[in-house]
Amino acid sequence: APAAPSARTAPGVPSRLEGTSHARLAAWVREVVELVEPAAVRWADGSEQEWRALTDELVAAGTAIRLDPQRKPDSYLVRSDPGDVARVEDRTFICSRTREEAGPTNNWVDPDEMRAELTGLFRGSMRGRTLHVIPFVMGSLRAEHPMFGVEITDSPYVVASMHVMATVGAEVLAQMERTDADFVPCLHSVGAPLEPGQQDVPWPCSETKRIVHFPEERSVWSYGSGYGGNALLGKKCYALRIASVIARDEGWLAEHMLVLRLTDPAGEVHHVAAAFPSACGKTNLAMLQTTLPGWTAETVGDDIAWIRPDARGGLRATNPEAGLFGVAPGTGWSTNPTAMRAVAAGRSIFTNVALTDDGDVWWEGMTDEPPAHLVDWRGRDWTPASDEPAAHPNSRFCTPIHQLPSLAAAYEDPEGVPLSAILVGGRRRTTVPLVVEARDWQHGVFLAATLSSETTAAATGQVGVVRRDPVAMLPFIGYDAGDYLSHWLRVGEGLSPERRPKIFCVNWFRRGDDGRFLWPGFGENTRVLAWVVGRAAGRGDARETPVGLVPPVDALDLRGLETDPDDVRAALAVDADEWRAELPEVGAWLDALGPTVPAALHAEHEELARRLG
Ligand code: GTP
Ligand code: SPV
Ligand code: MN
Repeated sequence: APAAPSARTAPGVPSRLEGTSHARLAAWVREVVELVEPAAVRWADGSEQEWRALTDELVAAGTAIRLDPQRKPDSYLVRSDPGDVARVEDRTFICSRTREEAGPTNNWVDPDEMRAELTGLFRGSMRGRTLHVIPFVMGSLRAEHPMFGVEITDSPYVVASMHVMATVGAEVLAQMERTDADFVPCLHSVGAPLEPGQQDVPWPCSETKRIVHFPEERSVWSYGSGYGGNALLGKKCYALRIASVIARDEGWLAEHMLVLRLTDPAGEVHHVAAAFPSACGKTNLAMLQTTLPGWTAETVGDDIAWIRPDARGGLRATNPEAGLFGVAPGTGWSTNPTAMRAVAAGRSIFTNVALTDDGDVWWEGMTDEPPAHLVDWRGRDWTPASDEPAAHPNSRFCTPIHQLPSLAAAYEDPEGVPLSAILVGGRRRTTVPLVVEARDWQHGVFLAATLSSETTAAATGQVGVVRRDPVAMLPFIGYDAGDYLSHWLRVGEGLSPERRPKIFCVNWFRRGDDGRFLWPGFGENTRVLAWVVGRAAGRGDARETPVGLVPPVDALDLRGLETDPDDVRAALAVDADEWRAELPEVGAWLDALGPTVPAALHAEHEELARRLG
């Protein structure tokens, strides 16, 4: 049992406060309890019983609907408040000591000022609610230095989701206590205290939202939202924003990347990490169904990779997460059967998808034809004649990663997998070819630094606008972006030339004049990856272009592909005029990042201009 007798209760604290022998944790919990004034305190032990109790409570409270156990065993549909459906980048802050340390890409407020504001918001914020203490670890408990965190939350939906997304509970706490381990304190409240007798709503949240990181102190405070990356604080807040700061200090990389393990027909194994912005294809590529004979693909990670230099001068990647928090729309038996099988195995929480009349879930792209009747993500009747989608575009499934039939055994290895190639990619209708290989690491960092993509529904704000998104980390870099790019250069310099992964830029989303995708994508991306890992192993043809090395169309294995070869040629084309039009934007972007941008990246921009003539 996690509770140790030492710090059982503090004066004035509800009687259900159990405890811990971890002095710093006990002190923090006591301090928070006094601030937020909960009605009760519960320590999450991560057990089956606890999952059952939480899901029963969510159903009884009207927050969750239990799905038909024949169709989706032990699975739940949750409808959020319609104003709380995505990450809120405009209310996400990096409160470093100085504005400069947060850099021009992050919102910044003086940390003392922010702490004062948050203290005001959190005062009494859990009245009438249960405060849950969730000890968790990101990555392996068997790692040399396990990455511990503790989330305090008043949302049982968050506790249940953390059961899926991280390793939580008694075993984690016991090891923290045994080793007196440091942890990242993550404080979360939906910001909706209940007065005595006040009726709760299914999805409590607040108009006022603050997702705040204190990078020096390595802590997170999140207020007002119950949604995904705003509330499951082990994910984006810890494993990317805080971890990127730790990684900078310790010489590694915390990245918004999937990790894929490929075996070629000769039995050679290749690991590829890929950074694509939110809702741009990481989960789908991580669950690739290969379309080339003799190739197999397995999943190591689908959203976050922690990448460390190893003793041999290479890079090794681990996935710090224990679950999938995937975009539902577009996930179907034809596009991503692996994910469909994982969610069909049950034990899943679906947020903002549609409900079928027989107690199952549905979303756009799951099947070709929608059912004749649904209840949409807002709880309203829906038919195919409705003019709004049945599922919210950022609706999600939350499923244990162990349910993936494609999960690689190497997922369990705390040392991680050696990377042969790193991909960066975005969603661009024009300009950016299907695949480009960087000439060297520095050029690769330039491609990554100037990566561009059309915005998606994963964050609030306008959708479809091209923005620069360095290494797909724009919303997740926990410090100055120029320093982050210098760090990338430095990490590369420290690697051995033979083991340094090659960097590539991909674009699955280029379109023809008529608006259709030029490249079929999904499983057919195997053909691009086969070229990529071949190049990383020193094989395969490439032609020089001003933007990098591009495969001639016959360097791609296109056997059995139904796509018109002219479309493939158009997907691969480097149009000098389009790129000349892009040049000033690239320059303006580097300038906007300010004086910390490494000179090497400005030099790459000049070199690109020179090559374009
Ligand atoms: P986050 O979880 O938000 O980080 O997203 P993600 O990067 O994991 O994106 P995901 O794989 O969930 O894909 C998002 C959307 O892109 C879905 O609607 C997919 O169907 C679509 N998509 C993914 N891969 C491809 C592809 O190769 N081609 C095309 N055309 N669409 C794709
Ligand atoms: C993303 O937006 O990149 C996600 C979903 O993976 S969230 O957890 O909400 O950040
Ligand atoms: Mn993501």
